[in-house]
Amino acid sequence: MHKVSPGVALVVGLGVSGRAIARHLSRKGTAYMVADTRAAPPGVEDFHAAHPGVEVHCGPLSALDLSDVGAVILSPGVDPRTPGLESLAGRVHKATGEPLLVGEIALFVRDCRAPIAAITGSNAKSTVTSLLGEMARTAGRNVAVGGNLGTPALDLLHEQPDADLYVLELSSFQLEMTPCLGAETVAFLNLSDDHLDRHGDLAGYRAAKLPIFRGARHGVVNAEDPMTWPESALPALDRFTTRAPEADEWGVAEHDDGSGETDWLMHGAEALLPCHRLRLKGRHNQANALAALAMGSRLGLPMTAMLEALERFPGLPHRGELVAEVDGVTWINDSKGTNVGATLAAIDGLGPTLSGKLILLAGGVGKGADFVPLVAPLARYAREVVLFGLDAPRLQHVLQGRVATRQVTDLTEAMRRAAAIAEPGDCVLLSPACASLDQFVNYQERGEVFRRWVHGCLRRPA
Ligand code: UMA
Ligand code: ADP
Repeated sequence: MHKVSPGVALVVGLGVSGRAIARHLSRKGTAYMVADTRAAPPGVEDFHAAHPGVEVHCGPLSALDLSDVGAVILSPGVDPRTPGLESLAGRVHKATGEPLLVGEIALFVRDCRAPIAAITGSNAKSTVTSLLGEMARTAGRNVAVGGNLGTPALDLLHEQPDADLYVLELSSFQLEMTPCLGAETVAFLNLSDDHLDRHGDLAGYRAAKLPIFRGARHGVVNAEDPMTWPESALPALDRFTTRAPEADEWGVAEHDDGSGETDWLMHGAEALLPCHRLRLKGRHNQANALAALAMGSRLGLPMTAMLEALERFPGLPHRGELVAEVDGVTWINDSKGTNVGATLAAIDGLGPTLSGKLILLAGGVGKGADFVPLVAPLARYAREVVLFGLDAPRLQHVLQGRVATRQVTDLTEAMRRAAAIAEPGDCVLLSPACASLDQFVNYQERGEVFRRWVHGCLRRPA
């Protein structure tokens, strides 16, 4: 067994986050070593070149003696229940009293000198994070945006040390390892099955996200989803809904400003913006806009700047992205629909708007999720569900008898099938309700394959 020298910190994981943690500790002059449970993780040579003299351990963590370790900082993808970490449970640092086992965000909090706005939820984190970032930029704030999305949080501290606001997207993996975030404002957007392979069940998944409220001065929660509500009172709380708002809720209601009655984003009785002026489409995106507005208001961003940013924001790639319309059939890339909740939002958002039917392309790694909620909306709106990837048989089992299905080997074959059966007015939607890692590097690659195929095989030159 290899003993980690007394007081030396151990960084676990040699990925994007682990490297950001290593850079941070190097800058601070903290003694540390790195471990990765893979026998030969890619990029070890690069790491040695960037951090000469830093020891790297590859293989099981149980080969390390952590009795005198200074701290253990986990990358988000590393489960704190990984064998070898048992001895750290409940142990605290003698001088600071902080837990010995933490994640990267705990280090961020220690060194962050500006207010934090943090966003979590099963879906829409990236959309709301980017939107709030745009609102702050439009308002002239020096804002840094990152976390689970884009630049790792610790790199933001060094790339934008003068930021007057940090907007962070945080995952359940990051939050469960954060003892006290202490944010100015936080949002818990929604909760549906995801990452159950790590968190066990929905209750465990929620428990991993709840630390977002620790030390928060203001919270934004989903009035329609009690699972997003905090367990104990916060100094201030705002609620958003896609129904007509009660009292001072943020919501959607019919309003007539003299040009006819239409749906508006509202704050209580105050009409803010007609929904048709949003470039983001669908009820779920109205919810996202309202959450960002509630957070931005708390941060003191002027309403005019926030609404200007909302009207401009085009949405992010791979999230309900219109790729093409060919012979009356629309092709939509929602490759980021990696869980049932996201795919449900896409089906419910698109289904009622179609003159034809939906052809859903779904499948991949289901992460232990329950696919049953998909059955009723698909029975209503789908012409066929074309299934590919690891959990295609499990999806087919759930849908059979209620929805027409076809199993194929991969996404390209699924697209060929969709093109063969689509009729004018239909929409071919890639929203797999599953992670991509069985057949793709990531969801982006899956979305690119979709986009390339539509442009290469379907779209005729203008
Ligand atoms: N590793 C181990 N042991 C393990 C698991 C992983 O040693 O048991 C090693 C791997 O061999 C690899 C490294 O850890 O070398 C990978 O670490 P990681 O899985 O934490 O991934 P990173 O590359 O560090 O990226 C992480 C987030 N990934 C995950 O949470 C799985 C990134 O979110 C995030 O952008 C990045 O840190 C910066 O903060 C991605 C993600 O998929 C986008 N997030 C999930 C999601 O959005 O649903 C939560
Ligand atoms: P995250 O970062 O939480 O994964 P994204 O903004 O990347 O969130 O969106 C992920 C998926 O969730 C996309 O498929 C998107 O269409 C869908 N989505 C967006 N807003 C919502 C919402 N309010 N509820 C459910 N799904 C949503």
